[in-house]
Amino acid sequence: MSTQKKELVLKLFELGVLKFGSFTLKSGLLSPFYLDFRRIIGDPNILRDISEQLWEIAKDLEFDHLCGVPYAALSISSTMSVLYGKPMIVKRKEAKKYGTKKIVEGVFEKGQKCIILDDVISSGISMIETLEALKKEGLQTTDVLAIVNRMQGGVPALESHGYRVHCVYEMDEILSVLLEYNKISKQQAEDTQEFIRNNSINFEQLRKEGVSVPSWSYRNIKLRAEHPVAKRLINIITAKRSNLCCSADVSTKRELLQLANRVGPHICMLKTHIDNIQDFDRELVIELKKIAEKHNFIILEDRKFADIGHIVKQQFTSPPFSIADWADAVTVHVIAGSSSIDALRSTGYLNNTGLIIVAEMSTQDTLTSENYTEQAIRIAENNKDVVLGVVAQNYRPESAGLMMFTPGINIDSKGDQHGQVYNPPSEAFTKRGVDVMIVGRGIYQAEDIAKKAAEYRNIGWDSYQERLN
Ligand code: 5BU
Repeated sequence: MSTQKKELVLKLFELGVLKFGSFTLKSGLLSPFYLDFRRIIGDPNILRDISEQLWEIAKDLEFDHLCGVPYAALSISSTMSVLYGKPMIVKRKEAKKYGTKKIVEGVFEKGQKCIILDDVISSGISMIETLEALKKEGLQTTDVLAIVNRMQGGVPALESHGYRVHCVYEMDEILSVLLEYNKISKQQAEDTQEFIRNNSINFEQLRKEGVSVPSWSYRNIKLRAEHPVAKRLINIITAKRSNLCCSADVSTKRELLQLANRVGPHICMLKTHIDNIQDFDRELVIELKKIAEKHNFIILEDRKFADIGHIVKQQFTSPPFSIADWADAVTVHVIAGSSSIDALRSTGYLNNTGLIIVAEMSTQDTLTSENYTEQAIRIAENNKDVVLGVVAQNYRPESAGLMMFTPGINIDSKGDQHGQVYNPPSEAFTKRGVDVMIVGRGIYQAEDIAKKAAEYRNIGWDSYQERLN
């Protein structure tokens, strides 16, 4: 990189354009860095330097107009226009509601060419919208220029739409300069890189296009998880190198405690259907908690609350099961809407118990349509203070502070005679972005339960590693 470019990085850092720390993005994600190019109007020299760098690229292109994307890039396109004598056009953020109702301001004719300038390219989605709007006005655009490529999927997305993209800096290059001049720590650079890797934006879009999921990491989930149980669970997963939840679907106290002891060393979570235990009593809960502590796993009661708020509150807190007293996490349907989440929150117990929303079921004739699942995931994303994640098969929440729990996992069977559908664990982690797999019969019906649990655990952990790589 030229000395001039390096110096510009340092100046941008000093001006507070390149920020490192903890920032809440528009999407609600917590990011370890933030690029605020609106600040460049605070230093005319920097504005000129940036314009010069962009002109280095633009001077070889053929175009009639410069088009800056509001707001940050407007000052840049104005500066370039004055410095290099090219007229400018502007695409409004919204069409005017009165008068001309124009969406593109300036003096131009249909068929003319323009290049488009933006400060940062991240997902590329807003840029694609801008390009579509220019096309509707009869303008031709083939080249997109930006100062920084955040390396989060936008450049390939734009290229796949047929545009050429030119960036002054890749985010990686900026990090290396700042590291070289000791402006940021190695940890900050790594956190930024990890964030970028794990947030190649618009997963749902990518998934629809058949692209496999980006590599969400446990570390990243923990960074952005809000509920204490989520953080605890990630700590357990990484300490034990296990993303296995055993579904303990047995019917007596004795069987449950025995199973918990056997699988305990290999799991991060034990899932119960406590109302299936014929001889349930309070003592069972006390013993189960002891085993959970000894082997370091959390307890998920798979109660699947599904009623109106008034009722789910009672189901959560009332004897004989008094679930709120002991479960680290509980599952809940949102068929009644987010009011059931509000009702559970109002019990005051959700500081110790996290909710897992059932977004999609594993059965072959499930009624959880794509639309239902998306809405359920939205509810999870809007309630991150009390929600750990979702139970789903194919859809991962975009917000990496939430986890994806997936049942219907078995290495020896494809399903049962009651509609259950099984998938192999490896695919669940690598292709579908699963964070925790839930295995019931695959483990507790095995001849050697502990050995089988260990086998699942190894496959789960290796597959997670594969996803990261
Ligand atoms: P299995 O024995 O691995 O099939 O048990 C699966 C468990 O996961 C069982 O307790 C179900 O209640 C639970 N489950 C499921 O199988 N599918 C779903 O969609 C949901 C939960 Br939600």
